[in-house]
Amino acid sequence: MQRYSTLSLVKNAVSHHEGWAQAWRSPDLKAEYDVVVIGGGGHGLATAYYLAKEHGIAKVAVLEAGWIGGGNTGRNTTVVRSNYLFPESAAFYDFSLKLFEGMSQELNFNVMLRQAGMLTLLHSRHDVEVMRRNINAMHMNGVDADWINVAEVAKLAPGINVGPEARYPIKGGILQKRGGVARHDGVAWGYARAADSLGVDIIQQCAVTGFDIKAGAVQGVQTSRGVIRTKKVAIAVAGHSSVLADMAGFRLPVSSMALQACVSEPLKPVFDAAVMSPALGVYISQSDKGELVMGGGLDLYPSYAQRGNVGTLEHVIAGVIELFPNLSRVKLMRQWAGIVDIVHDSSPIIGHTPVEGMYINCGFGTGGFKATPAGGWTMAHTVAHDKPHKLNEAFSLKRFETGAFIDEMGAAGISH
Ligand code: FAD
Ligand code: PYC
Repeated sequence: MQRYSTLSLVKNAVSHHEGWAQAWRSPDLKAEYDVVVIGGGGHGLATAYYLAKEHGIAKVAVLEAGWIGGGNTGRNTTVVRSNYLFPESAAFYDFSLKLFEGMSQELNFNVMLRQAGMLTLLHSRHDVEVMRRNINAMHMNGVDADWINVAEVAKLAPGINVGPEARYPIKGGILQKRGGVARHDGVAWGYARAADSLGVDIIQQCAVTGFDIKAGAVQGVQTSRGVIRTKKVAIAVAGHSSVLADMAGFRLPVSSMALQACVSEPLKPVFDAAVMSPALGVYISQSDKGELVMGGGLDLYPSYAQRGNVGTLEHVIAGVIELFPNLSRVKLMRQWAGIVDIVHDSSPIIGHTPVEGMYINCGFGTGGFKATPAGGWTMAHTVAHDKPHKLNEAFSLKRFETGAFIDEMGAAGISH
């Protein structure tokens, strides 16, 4: 791995970056791979990395229709946490947070994890009662989460209106201290560079257009750059999961919807913690650059347009100003959306599909950034062993036949 001295950093800064080595190669597509991973977002790249690192399967291609991290991975608002309700989710998301805690070291890439806390606001006596019970459940599942009072909320979220005149007065909060934010692109780039160094081929500008399936088993993948032979395919395309499933001849219980977010002009550091109000349907954090990063609920209709509508944006801004009236004159700088994969019980699908040799990772909806390492880790295990790991066995497609749902709607943070 190439390292740079201070002198070479300065030289490159004034020489338009000439002489920098590429962080990963741009190899030609081979005719055959042991595993083809579809989707160069965090989950696809992490799957490829763990296939090579943990299972010694390095003849792997990651096929990305656009550029790596250009989907939801590079569009999300970077919140990481593990404060889920059910034991299956708590185990999965806490494992993910632990992998985040070691990620910069593991990948030798600074993913800028900032564990300054994830604060969820409670606005009624009922919220408080339900959430204090949820905290007990989290403790039983080994997840850190604490009840904090209004004065502590005000300290953690400077400028917040804790007055009784608020439309939704604040009654306290739940704080997960190990929660926080991480740099989204860094996660994609870190996994990409590490997977590449283990021999994985990352092929950008390569869209999957169809599959070769014989007697119910996958034999190959058709792409905009030619056909590849393979007996194993791992799909990790988030909002485009149903499109890929349709190409393979099966249906998924997934709807694709736009989730939008926006950032303000940069301000001096104000917030350390990420703050979320499920009642108002909004959340806010501050990036290391100083921008306020804000978002809310889904645009509630199916769409593949990565824009989002103005009504939802207005709702988000109104909610943020209701919580923080002193931000009303801050300028909004950018707005965007990503297409997320919504499942009825707000829990992911990681496992087998009806096609032999084809596996899928999807259904993370509004909350899969935090799951990137565990999603990749469990997917790689499932592909390598043709059977799920204990951490993802409850998250199979079978639950839509058996009814064994894991309803994390309330823990998803923002409603979906
Ligand atoms: P993506 O990053 O979407 O990657 C899928 C890739 O597949 C894309 O790059 C796409 O180009 C590619 N692809 C699609 N079709 C094809 C094809 N036919 N051939 C080849 N490639 C294809 N989660 C959190 O945990 N915390 C948050 O704070 C958070 N905030 C969010 C805010 C917003 C505005 C959005 C949109 C999402 C947010 N999420 C959050 C959710 C999170 O971003 C996603 O769940 C997660 O990033 C999904 O990662 P992925 O790798 O599965 O998908
Ligand atoms: O899942 O924590 C989350 C989240 C925060 C903002 C969007 N999703």
